[in-house]
Amino acid sequence: MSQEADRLFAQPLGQVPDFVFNEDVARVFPDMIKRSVPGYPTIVENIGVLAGHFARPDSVLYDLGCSLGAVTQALRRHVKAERCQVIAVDNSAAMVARCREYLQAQDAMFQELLPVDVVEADILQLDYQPCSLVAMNFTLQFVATEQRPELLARIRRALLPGGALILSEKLRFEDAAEQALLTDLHLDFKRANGYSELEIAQKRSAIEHVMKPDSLQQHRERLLDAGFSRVVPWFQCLNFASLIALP
Ligand code: GEK
Repeated sequence: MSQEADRLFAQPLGQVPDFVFNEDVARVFPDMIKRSVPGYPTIVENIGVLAGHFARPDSVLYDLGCSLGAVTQALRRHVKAERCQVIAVDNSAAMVARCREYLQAQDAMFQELLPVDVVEADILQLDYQPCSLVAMNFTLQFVATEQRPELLARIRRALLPGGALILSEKLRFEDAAEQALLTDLHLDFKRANGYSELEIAQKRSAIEHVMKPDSLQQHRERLLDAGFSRVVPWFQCLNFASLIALP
């Protein structure tokens, strides 16, 4: 599958439109997310490993906001529990179409992978089945803030005993100096990955109305309010973190 370089914000755009997960983004997405999210390949692969611990036989594993299905592929590499099924969900038609192609390519290369259903849907509208693993890898931050508590409560109600929610997010920091330092270091990460000052500035204005990060404390409190019993951070690189939330 093509690995096109992300040049979406390389030319001056005048008025920068709000970021949308359209065909242009889907085409360059693997390159974009690797060069923008510190630790992304490590997080994705290890969600598969963590899922291997939490997955229960005869249950559903959800990949919510699956984009091109990187997490789904990791789940299929690592989960050995019997008769599990992955349901990968995204509301971007462009992402879903390409995700199906990537998963067909994985099916062509490996045998006996977990079955997958790729669904084009809004994760807020989904009828959640009993599940042992829910992965939301950098998706909740795109859901309207006021809709996050109810979504988490619904996921919590669907989770089976012994299962887990794995939630990865960009973090905001309550302390202004910490926020400034980690923002600067994240910009250095993007520069080191070849993004120009123009690309960084235009991407930032495209995404600022669309993606709303919370602090670790907000995540923790909201997850506990939603009925989770324990929140365990397992990964952080700069201002990007991943948490395990236990039912
Ligand atoms: C990965 N998890 O590669 N319903 C369904 N999908 C949604 C919704 C919604 N309400 N809101 C946003 N999305 C992936 C990366 S990207 C993160 C996830 C990023 C989808 C959206 O269409 C996009 O594909 C994804 O969530 C977020 O591990 O680009 O920073």
